[in-house]
Amino acid sequence: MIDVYYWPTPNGWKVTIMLEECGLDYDIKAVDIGGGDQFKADFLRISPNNRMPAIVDHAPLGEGDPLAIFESGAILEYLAEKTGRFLPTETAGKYRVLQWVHWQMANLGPMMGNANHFKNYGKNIADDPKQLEYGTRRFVGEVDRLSGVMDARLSVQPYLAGGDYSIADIITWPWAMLIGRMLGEENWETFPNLKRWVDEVGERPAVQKGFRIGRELGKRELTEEEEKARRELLFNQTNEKVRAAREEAARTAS
Ligand SMILES: N[C@@H](CCC(=O)N[C@@H](CS)C(=O)NCC(=O)O)C(=O)O
Repeated sequence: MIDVYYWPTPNGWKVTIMLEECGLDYDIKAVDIGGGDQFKADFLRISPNNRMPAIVDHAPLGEGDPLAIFESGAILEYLAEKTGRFLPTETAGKYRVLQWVHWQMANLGPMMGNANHFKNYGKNIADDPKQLEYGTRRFVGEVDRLSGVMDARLSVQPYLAGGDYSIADIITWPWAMLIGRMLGEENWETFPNLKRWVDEVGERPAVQKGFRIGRELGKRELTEEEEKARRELLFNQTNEKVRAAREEAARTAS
């Protein structure tokens, strides 16, 4: 059994979609990131960067003790290796896929996250709307550029890494399907090849199922006070906060 430390967000969906694609059994452990679960001692021992998703595989590849992994890229690579699916084993094919996995982790995910922050959350935080302008332009501009990169790629290949459907597609889809929210739904027509791929991948039963997992978790209406506390928790994370949480984790471990 695999424990999945999870909240229904794009980075979480990558893992549930992969588990569904592979037909592996898993158990969801909710990490309410608006409520501070990511700073709890038990979670930090698994995911020291206080971010979900993370997994613990109780029957790991190669046997031995339960294996804990954080970072969605590493999790998908591990699950691909464990099941022998969605990642070629010969060297050229493997790195053809892994370069796109790393591309997503270092580019599309962070740029979409920051674009979303400035465009959508920022207005509730910044005192002066002008503070948001440069950040919005910079990160939405990057999302536009990266959409062009994917569109060009998908104009000559059915899947992102070329060859068959792979973990490069699984890891990229949960962010790519939200591009309309960042660039405007009307702008999908600028990226017809990307749109074709988003729609095709989105029709896969495992993708639909993984995307629905735990949807109810993020749905609770928050009071204004709760909303304010959530923003403070998510958008004001200093090294002191991380250090205090780590010290608490170490104290409760001994
Ligand atoms: N690079 C990480 C990013 C994970 C990440 O940013 N997770 C967010 C939710 S999508 C999170 O846990 N946020 C909690 C926080 O900001 O404190 C991955 O792909 O696993």
